[in-house]
Amino acid sequence: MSATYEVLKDLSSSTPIQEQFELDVLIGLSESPKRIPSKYFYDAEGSRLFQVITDLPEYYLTRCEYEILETHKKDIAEMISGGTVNLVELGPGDAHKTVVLMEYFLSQGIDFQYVPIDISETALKQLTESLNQRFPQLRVHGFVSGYTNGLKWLNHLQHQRNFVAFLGSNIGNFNRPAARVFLQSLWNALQEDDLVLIGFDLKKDINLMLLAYNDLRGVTAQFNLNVLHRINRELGGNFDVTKFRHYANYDVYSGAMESYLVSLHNQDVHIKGIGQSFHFDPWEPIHTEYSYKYLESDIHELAKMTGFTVEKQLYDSRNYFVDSIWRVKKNSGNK
Ligand code: AVI
Repeated sequence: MSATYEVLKDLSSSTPIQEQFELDVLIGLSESPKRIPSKYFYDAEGSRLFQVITDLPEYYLTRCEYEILETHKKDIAEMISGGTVNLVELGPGDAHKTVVLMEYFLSQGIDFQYVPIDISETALKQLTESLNQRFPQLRVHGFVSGYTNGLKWLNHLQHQRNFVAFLGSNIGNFNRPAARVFLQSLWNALQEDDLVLIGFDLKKDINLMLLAYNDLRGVTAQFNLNVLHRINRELGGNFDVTKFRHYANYDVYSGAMESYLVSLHNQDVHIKGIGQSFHFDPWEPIHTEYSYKYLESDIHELAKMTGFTVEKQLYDSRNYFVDSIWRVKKNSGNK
């Protein structure tokens, strides 16, 4: 079969991306405490910095999940074999880990097409091109979109069984109620017996988690601060980025690593695209990210509340991380 690869752009969104960005920054910086949603980390530079983070010795998450997929690729292949499958991936980045599965599925003659959905057009184009070079026989249909519209778009795919990968603890960037709403929308977009594979970072030694978000080379700090550079570049802001610092802490009660940018001075920042200035007191924080950590019991409860059954729990050798495989149940009365 000859390979096809394409990247489609989401044109359905009612608010253009730029306008939405302006609106979210206006709302977030007008609140107290101030906040900027973490989805704005991922412009081309933010996506590049995140790839660097995934290789850092302190950021254990990516290596754990890589080990899980390497160890259990055969079990996963057995669950999806028989018939054609859409291997859908939400937020693939460079798909370094999913490549383990794709390579194995191809070697086993499993009939599938790869459907990566990512908010960064640059990252998605690079990914589809590099996959085309590496696996010329693979069919790739990329879609540039946020998760919500990406899920709506799933309905337009050829009607085939779906295996949806949501790796890397991306679910952790939603707070608990938002994670529920998101998984319910995923359930709605899927059919009976479709499978999802979700990566959860488990609660563990607090010092390990603190280190993962406060690496010694300061790449996570650069990643966090990049959102201010992005506002300068795209919205005409005049943030002096040297006047803010990265701060990440673990909240035992909510179970989240929380990231902030803290103003080091009394300062005003003007954002031309919004036509407004924002005042920062010394030591005033901007909340930028939640990275929620899970207990085993949280995962089972979340699956049950959102209409899925937990089929398999796949762990790394240190039990730091779990890839949980869930099946869609439409008639179980769970939802
Ligand atoms: C993408 N996401 C799952 C990462 C996380 O761990 O929350 C983003 C990240 N933030 C700081 N380091 C990595």
